[in-house]
Amino acid sequence: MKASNILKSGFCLFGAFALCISAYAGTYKTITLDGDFSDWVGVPILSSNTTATGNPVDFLTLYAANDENNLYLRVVYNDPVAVNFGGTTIYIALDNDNNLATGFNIFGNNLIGSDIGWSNDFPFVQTSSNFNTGESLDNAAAAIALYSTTVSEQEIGISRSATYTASGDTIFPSNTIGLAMYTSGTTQDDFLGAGTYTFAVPEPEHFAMIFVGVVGLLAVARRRFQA
Ligand SMILES: [Ca+2]
Ligand SMILES: [Ca+2]
Ligand SMILES: [Ca+2]
Repeated sequence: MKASNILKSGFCLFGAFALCISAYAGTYKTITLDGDFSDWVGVPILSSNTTATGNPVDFLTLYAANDENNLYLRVVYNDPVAVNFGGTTIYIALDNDNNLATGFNIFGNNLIGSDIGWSNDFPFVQTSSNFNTGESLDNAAAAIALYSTTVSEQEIGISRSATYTASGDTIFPSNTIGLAMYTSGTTQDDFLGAGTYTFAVPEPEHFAMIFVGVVGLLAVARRRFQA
């Protein structure tokens, strides 16, 4: 192969890698669920709710990130709230096929078709006609920190290996998902989202390393062909 053709191939390869990176809009990061939010630095806001409802649970912002093992959420409240107990329940809505037509239309607001829900840490299956089908799930409980106490924000982990018990199928059949959080208040509901999230690839910086490697090989090949 001519050196110029090798170079062309190299740039095509780079184009493919660049495309690969831009197609994955999420943030690849491993988050420690410990109530310390310093590990969220650099993760962009997925969705906001700037309306202060005065509910005990009053959402402000939602962030999302992922690694190979988990989907991570960070939820920030307008005011500190005693949450996950005594009736202050937070719900997570996962639109696992990014399709409003499947799953439960939360509050009928046409913003999310939630296929899996969480009531605090407890997971349940949803369909368009059924808020909770009662079907069981495996490895799907949400890990939340700090849990069942007064907080200004919480970090949540959901295992990407969670499955429907009956079929054994993953609860994450699609790479792009819809996410929302909501609560049913005594005077008013609060809804945060929906945001669309695409899982980030593992350690995308490796693509840059591969590109550097490819460029190095091309330089060596070019020198040999010119010699
Ligand atoms: Ca943390
Ligand atoms: Ca709010
Ligand atoms: Ca859906």
